[in-house]
Amino acid sequence: MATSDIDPTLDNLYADMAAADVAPLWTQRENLMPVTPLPAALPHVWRWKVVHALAERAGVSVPVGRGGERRAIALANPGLGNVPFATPTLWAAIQYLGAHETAPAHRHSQTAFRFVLHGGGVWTVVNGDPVEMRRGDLLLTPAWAWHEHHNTSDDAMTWLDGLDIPLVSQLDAGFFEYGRAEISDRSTPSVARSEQLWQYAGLRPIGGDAGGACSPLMVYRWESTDAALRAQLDLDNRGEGGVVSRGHAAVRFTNPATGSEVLPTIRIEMHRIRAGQKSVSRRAVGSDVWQVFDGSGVITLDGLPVPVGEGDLVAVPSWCAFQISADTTLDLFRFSDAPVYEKLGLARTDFEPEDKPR
Ligand code: GTQ
Ligand code: FE2
Repeated sequence: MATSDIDPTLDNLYADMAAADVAPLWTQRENLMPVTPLPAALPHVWRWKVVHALAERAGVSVPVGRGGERRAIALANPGLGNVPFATPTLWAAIQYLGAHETAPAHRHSQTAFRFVLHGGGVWTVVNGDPVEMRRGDLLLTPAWAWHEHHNTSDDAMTWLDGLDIPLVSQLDAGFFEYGRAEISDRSTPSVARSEQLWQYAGLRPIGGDAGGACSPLMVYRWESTDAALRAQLDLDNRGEGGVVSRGHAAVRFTNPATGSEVLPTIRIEMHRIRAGQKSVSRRAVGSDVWQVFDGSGVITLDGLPVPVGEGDLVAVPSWCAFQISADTTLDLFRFSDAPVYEKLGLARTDFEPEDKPR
């Protein structure tokens, strides 16, 4: 600080403060209380081809089992130093389970979901309910639910995991418990029990347990997500609205018992943008991770355009201006920490930020 140049006694004062384990606000005010957020995380793109190839190599040389628990390869944001976090709050990983492999049961206070880009043949057993994982499906693993995965097929499967590991770590709220090492349930039903009760929109099962902070429905199938997006764009075609903006349809996965987020700390959505159309540019407090599910386009991050294709993953830090334009019909999976910011009264969104001074 400039004042220390003219008053050398301040150096002594600051040294004595440090020795007493205290610190002044005034020398660090701009970092501690910035005018707008100063995220350490960077806008970043991971190519599916690259990450998937590394997952395949791990599949050959690293066994999955007790201790390590999962063959999951996490996106490590280059702005965050040496932690394997996609953003300061969100974990995103590619999990690889080889033909006929199993991943043992455990539970933890971190909340999880899985999103399936392609492949199949794996069942995840959540609190004793086996749930088939198929292309385009979103699967939930609520905090403290027992879960194990088993691959019944002759092919390996990879999928995207999302968890609130970084948030729970920062909050010192992590708990973990091992389950039995042997798979408890090798059955392969095509419909999970939670689905039989809760899959019918607008019809609440009167005997069904609505659970707690997480949705009681453990899987959201691609057929209904796809149909919902298609129906929105059909309305949009006829100029009847019902979409986010012209040519941009989107749905948020919700808890069928409450209408709120599927997970208390993670918002999850699917977006579809028609070929040749753009989303409205925006920036928001909090961070997101996007994965291209189908198609190709260009994502613009703080003014920098990046072409993306199937499977590519993008981290969007807090207050980073974000826009998508579609070359082909573009389907994008998105998850964010927005519920945390909303509950804490910290949510803020700014539309078309490039038109305004920063
Ligand atoms: O599948 O249970 O990517 O516990 C990280 C932690 C996946 C899982 C991850 C986990 C899991
Ligand atoms: Fe887990």
